[in-house]
Order: sequence, then C-alpha cells, then structure tokens
Amino acid sequence: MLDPTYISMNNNPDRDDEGGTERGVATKTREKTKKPSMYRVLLMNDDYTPMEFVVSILIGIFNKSPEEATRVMLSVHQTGIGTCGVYTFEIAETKVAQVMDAAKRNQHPLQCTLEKA
Ligand code: TYC
Repeated sequence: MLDPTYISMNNNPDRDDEGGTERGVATKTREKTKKPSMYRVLLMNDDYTPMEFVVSILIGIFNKSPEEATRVMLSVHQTGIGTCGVYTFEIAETKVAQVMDAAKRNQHPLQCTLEKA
C-alpha cells in the first residue's frame, strides 16, 4: 500500500531556503511499513510448581506488579492456562526461553509456550 510522506519545505516561517523559490509541500510515496505479527506467551498449570515461584516469574520476566502477577497465577491455577503477555516474535521467544530456563534450574515442571495472537 502506498501512502504519502510529507516532506517539510519552506512553508515553515521559521526556516528559509536561502533565497530559493520553493513553495508548498513536497510529497513522495513510500511502501508502508508492516506491523509485526504478535505472539501470546502462555503459562500452563501443573500440580507441583509453587505458586510463589510462578508469581516471581510473572514479576521478574513479564514485569507484572505483585497484585497482577498473583491474579494471573491464580487464573492459570484455576483454568489450566493463561496469558503472560503479547509480544513480537523475538521478545516472546526470549521470554519463553527465560521461563523454561528458570523452571529447569529450580527443578519445577512449569511449562510456557507461545502462539500467534
Ligand atoms: N497449581 C500450582 C500449585 O497448586 C500453582 C501453579 C500456578 C503452577 C500456575 C503453574 O502456571 C502455573 N502449586
């Protein structure tokens, strides 16, 4: 999709074109930049990972407040699955890896995945 880009010329009274004769607004077209695809990071419930560990993951990796982290953790605990956040692919992939690494290091079976939003 083409879309006009406005290039400021000498119709701004605070600028001059050094005695030139340009008038008005020049336009050129450019390819519109595409919005990146977004990905949901999902947390799965299990029977063994401590609630406090899940809350600490949501605070430390997903930048949630303690209150929001507790709300998300309880929702996952009650429903089986929940969204930690929605990110571009690279960020979502990094967060999943950080969760899986922390779970492994602490010997918890916590599972985290991503899906296209
Ligand atoms: N169900 C776990 C427990 O009772 C807590 C828990 C919550 C585990 C969320 C994983 O994604 C999870 N200790």
